[in-house]
Amino acid sequence: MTKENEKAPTMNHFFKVSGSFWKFYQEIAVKNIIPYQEKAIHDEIPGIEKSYSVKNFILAAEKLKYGKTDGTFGGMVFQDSDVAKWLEAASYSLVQYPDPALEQRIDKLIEQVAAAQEADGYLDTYFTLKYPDQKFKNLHDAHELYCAGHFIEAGVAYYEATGKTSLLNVVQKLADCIYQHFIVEQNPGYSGHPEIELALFKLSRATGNSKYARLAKHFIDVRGVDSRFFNKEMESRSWNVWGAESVDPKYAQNDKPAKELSVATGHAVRAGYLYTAMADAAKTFGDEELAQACRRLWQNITQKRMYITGGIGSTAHLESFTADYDLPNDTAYTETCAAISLMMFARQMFRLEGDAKYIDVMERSLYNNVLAGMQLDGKKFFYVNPLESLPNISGIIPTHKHALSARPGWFGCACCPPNIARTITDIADYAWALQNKTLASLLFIDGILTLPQAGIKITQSTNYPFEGAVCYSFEKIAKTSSFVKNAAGNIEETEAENFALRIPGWAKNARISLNGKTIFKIENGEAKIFNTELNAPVSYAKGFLTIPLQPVISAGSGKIEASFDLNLRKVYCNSKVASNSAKAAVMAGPLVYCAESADNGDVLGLRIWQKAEPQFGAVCSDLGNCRKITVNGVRQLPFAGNEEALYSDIAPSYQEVSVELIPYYAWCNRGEGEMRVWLPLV
Ligand code: FUB
Ligand code: ZN
Repeated sequence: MTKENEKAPTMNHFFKVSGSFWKFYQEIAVKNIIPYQEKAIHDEIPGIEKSYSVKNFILAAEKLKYGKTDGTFGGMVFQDSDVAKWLEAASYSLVQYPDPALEQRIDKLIEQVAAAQEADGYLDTYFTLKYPDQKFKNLHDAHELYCAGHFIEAGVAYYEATGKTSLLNVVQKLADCIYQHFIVEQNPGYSGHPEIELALFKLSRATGNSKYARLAKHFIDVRGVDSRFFNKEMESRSWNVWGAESVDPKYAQNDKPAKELSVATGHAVRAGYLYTAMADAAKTFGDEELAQACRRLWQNITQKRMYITGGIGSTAHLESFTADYDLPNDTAYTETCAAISLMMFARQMFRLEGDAKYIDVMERSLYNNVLAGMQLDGKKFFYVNPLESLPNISGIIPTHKHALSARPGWFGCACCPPNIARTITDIADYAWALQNKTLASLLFIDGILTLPQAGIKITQSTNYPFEGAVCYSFEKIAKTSSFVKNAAGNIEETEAENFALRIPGWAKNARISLNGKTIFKIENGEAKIFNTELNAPVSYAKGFLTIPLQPVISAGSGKIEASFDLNLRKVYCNSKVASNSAKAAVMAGPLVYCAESADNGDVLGLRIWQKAEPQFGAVCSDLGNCRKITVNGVRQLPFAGNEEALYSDIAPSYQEVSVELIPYYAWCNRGEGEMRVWLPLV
């Protein structure tokens, strides 16, 4: 069992981000996003929609203590999750940037949350304040288990960050209350919005109590056994959160038992969180049927339903997946949270299968859809991340209302900004993994990894994603017996015998050297290992180059240098995707590029030459030092003699232009304008 002040460190504890790209983002998260969100949840920012989220806890606590209430509850039914997600992000930030004053404020907020917890462990201010006799009766819409999941994640994160069990105790009590209701009392049901399942796996690992993993597995196993479950639930009660329309079981992924799923359907965030938990369950319980379902779902998403930016969810209608190859650019939903859910699914699939192909997708979502969700100053956010923006249409006409052309400061439904914050502040847990005695470098991030239990320190230096060189300097350090506990995925490792370097799938040319000697090359996609004179073999499988650590550090220090050609390239799309027909997108390394008005004026008139080779251009100091790309093309000129004509039977003229592109994640940081990822070819 966990003890007060016995820390359960994660990779976030061992890896300090330094310099360049991610330091910039972590500082934005710590200096801007987290303080901004803290004010937002406390309703201290004039001029933005009120959150009410902390207020709800204060009111619920007063009601529990004094029986006092006027039934007021502010915000969405899942407003509590904003507090939970802020607590989680703030906890991770304490690991990278210790801040006693912030920690004190977190402690105060935890007290406020704890005061709103009912005697049996129940915690959800919507029901405590408004419908105390309706608990667990609207699992489809009322989000109790979703909010509980976010609190559980926060409780684990704060415990891992500080060793304090205050919030962990609250969420254990909450999980016990849920266990009592669904397992001991055998009430049927599961969450309409998955999230609790993945959180319970974390809780189980953090506390060492397997009952929480069993509860998570139970929720996965009973889901979809009766596909009319939520409709029956609705018919049996007289109230609803959002109207009384019958629900399509595909929306909440309960049309079939989880182990039979093969097509990603319904609400994209719900889907991503469910599949993450399914992959965790497959690993934790060795459930091969669930693993097979996860592989099928992964294949369906990444081969037929995912945007080039790593976004998922093609329509605003129910924030959902639609059909294979339906990937419209200007009306895409591609919610930031959905891309984060895909990152989580990818990370869990990697833990299950050890294949770098999952990390390629995780990286795609991260560097494109997820980062686009935030203004570079960390003060404004996109919820929806379209791949094409059309002023006067985007964000305005009914079909495009959701696809705003500029990031607002906050949202009434503020699920995405805190989700970005928690991802950025916990980036080390996405960047590194230690399993099967192998330390794997998954993402390339400037920083220092100190693993005392393995007796090594690694300094990773890189200007990735703008350059493809990554240097790892290894040093032998004194071994201690502490352990790594990665609540998000794997526990238990105490030793690292191998170092596994991810070779990104996009790298068609790469060279890896050990202490100056080439040990591995990829040339035009062909991999070759060189005789290294090491006393243990180097191997290349599943996208990882695995190098035994002993010879690397035997002399006290060693250096592995990777040089990945960023493979500046045009990418084409299957012609079944109507909106991308006869178009290409440009990528360099993991980054998807786009054209926007700030560099090009009119973007919709631009086409690029089929044969043009994109070239790296200037460094943009006003966009976080990203590198521009230029590609030759033409611009369609207005119709001669009648510029306003809608149609003309006289072919337009074209002007040769050099089209300027910036990374998609940086779009809309220099005012509103047209933006396009997929450019017509000429
Ligand atoms: O329902 C909770 C969250 O709000 C979802 O995950 C988002 O899609 C938004 O609808
Ligand atoms: Zn969201």
